[in-house]
Amino acid sequence: MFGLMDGFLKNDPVSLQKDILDHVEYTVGRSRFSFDDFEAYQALSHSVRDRLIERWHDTQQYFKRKDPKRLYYLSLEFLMGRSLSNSVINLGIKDQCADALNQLGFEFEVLAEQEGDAALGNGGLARLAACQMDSLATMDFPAWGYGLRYQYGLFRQVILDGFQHEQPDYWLNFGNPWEIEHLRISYAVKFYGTVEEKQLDGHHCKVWVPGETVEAVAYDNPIPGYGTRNTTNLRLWAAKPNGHYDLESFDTGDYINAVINRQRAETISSILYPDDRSYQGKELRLKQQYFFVSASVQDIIRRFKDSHRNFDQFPEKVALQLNDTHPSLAIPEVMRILVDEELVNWHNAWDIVRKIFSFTVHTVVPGGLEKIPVDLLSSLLPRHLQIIYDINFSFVEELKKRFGLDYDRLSRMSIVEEGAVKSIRMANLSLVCCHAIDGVSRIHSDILKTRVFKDFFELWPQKFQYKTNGVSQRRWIVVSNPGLCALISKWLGTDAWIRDIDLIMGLRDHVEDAELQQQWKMVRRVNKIRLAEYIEAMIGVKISPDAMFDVQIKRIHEYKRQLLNILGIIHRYDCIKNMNKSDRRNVVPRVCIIGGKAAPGYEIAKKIIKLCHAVGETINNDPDIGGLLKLVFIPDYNVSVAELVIPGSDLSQHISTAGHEASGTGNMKLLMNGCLLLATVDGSTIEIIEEIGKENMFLFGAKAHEVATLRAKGQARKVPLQFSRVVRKIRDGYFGSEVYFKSLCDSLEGSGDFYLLGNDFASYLEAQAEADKAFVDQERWTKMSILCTAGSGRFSSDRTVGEYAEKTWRIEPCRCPF
Ligand code: 26Q
Repeated sequence: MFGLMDGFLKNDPVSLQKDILDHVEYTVGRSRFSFDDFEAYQALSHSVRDRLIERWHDTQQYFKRKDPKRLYYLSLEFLMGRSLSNSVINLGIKDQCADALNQLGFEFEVLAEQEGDAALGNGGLARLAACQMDSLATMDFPAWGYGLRYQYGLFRQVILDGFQHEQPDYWLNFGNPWEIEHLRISYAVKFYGTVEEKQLDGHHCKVWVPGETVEAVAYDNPIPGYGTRNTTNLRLWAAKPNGHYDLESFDTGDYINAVINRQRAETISSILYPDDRSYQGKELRLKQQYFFVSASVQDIIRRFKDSHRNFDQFPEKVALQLNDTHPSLAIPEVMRILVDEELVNWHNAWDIVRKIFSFTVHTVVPGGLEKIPVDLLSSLLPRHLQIIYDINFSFVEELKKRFGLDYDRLSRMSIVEEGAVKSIRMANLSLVCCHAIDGVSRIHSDILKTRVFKDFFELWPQKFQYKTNGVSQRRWIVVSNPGLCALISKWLGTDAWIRDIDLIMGLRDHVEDAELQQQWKMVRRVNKIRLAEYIEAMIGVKISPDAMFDVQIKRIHEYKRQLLNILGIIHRYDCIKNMNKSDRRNVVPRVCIIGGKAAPGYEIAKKIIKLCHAVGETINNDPDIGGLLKLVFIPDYNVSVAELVIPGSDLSQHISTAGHEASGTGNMKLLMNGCLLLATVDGSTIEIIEEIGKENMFLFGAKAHEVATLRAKGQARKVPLQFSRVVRKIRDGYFGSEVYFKSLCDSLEGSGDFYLLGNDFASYLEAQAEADKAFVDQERWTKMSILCTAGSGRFSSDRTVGEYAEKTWRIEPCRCPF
């Protein structure tokens, strides 16, 4: 008998095989007797999708019946990467799929490679959102994500002659089996126009008469939990022309242009902004933010009204999480809908808003905080500007009561920034309206409290918290490192750590076991060989798996100091060249791997990429160096490349100037995979040190509290001779392009060197020497590697999400019965 809750689709290989063949024929439109790898991938994905949809429906129905408090996670960016492997693993049907495919003459791993990345985000913030979605589903939380369905994801990085070029990522070209289009779920989103005052049902009302209306259409992306039937949702909005045509605009006689103009609506969701630095006051970006926020808020309110008669219970049923300030227009949007459309009085609406919103900050630099020019806002969203002014008025009154007429303080804290360009400070708006403000690591939170948001901390200390970031062990071990996954389960005697990460520390009990050490090394070696093959195929450089694989993979930023890494490599190269034959025998062979994208307008970051190639070219082609040193740049670093690089890394670098990396999450992924860390005492690394001990990592550099003093010293800072020598080599054109690199060199010397590379250089080299020494003793290295994985439990996004659920969102698990 089929029970409703069992779902109708069977998961044995025979049933799966039948479904795959049916999809080959009826979905892909190919003959079931002749189809290629890509078509097989499509058919398999659709078979998996069907199973996701079943669980999705069961979960949503169950949520509806139970009516728990729900969390809505608003983010302009989600870096989901690929879905196939993740889905079959979370559904628990990977082996069955592999079997089904085998009998058809296909290999699962080969098909998985057919999938492109969903790269709807820039970096850390966006991948964090993806990991948290995975944890929310796995931990049975009634939570949905909301975002934008960009037609172009993050640009593809193409390297020509060592220079980065950007190519559009039109990722939907080959279809996307992981989304479900819901043309009937759509909302009108308004822009421009004027605000009129009206009497409505005896109420005095503000009515916004828009100048333009765009339709938001829902695309649902099921998020399966692991070891649970729960499958939650990531709802992404696409912009479409609005379906209501007023005759007037079409009666002007220019039918063609009228249609073309309307079609422009689609540009709102067409492209992801590729700069993860600061806000530039672009109208399209603001439109994107409001478009997605408005559709989401309308959707949330509609769902609430489906089962509630008034808004009394709203704060008990809804929590809204803002991923940085990017979605903070949700605040005035909720106010607007409640006050103008639902006729809730201002006081009650404000009460609701202050209870439902929380936000997480992902930046350290005050300059990185978002501001919107008032002129722009008043033209695009006139009613929201009024609402923000009203909120600010009450806030400033409250401040005056508390602090008196301290005008400096008032102007610092005001939501409105006066000045050459009058602007709205989105961070201040969020600080005023949210009940919780979270940093992403402990040091980050301290910096927020004592520097960036000092005034607000004095006013509302209880609002300030932190939840150290985490990453999903499902994605970063189970999916990307199956060898290590099996080994961990074998030695723990259970795979329960996949849902309960604390168990992973049980590996510590076996660290001295020679058999585990041997197997650990073997698994890592296989991963290194796989990575070496990829590198050879991509860029034609042959590397040996016997060498130490040293990686730095992240967006290119001055504060992340990829330059320090490259300068260190030049120094190493120099040292080797100056050695005699017998000394060279003691050199630990290294392969230095750097990967990452530079924002298209970030000139210095682009020069760093070019320098990396220029140095690599010289070293890799120097026969005198042989296999002792290689430098390779992995092009187009993204989630799926990370899944390949991370399991094959021995040493990874997280070397930001202390006090600049809010958290970092790559360090956690590498740690989980048994990669040792060479790092500054910054961001979440500080908490990693506490978990695994500094004896298991290589630390160096100035501490955060020393940075200001060091900067103030300026040219009086001591810079080691080796540093000047290395910079001179670049200046002198040893790697070519000396004119092009001049500004890079200038930024390191004289009154420059804001990021203190010269200051940290000597201790950086010492840490590198320590790493070499440790690597020579392979037994010691392997033990350290095991201890890294064993100590990584705290950095699971399950822990992060659990803390948010309990302390900030106040939501409970709601587990759909099997
Ligand atoms: C803002 C306005 C307009 C256009 C783009 C943006 C924008 C987009 C993305 C600004 C910033 C970002 C991304 C920031 C980011 O990824 N920050 C990183 O967040 C990680 C997760 O918390 C941290 O681990 C990193 O330390 C932090 O750098």
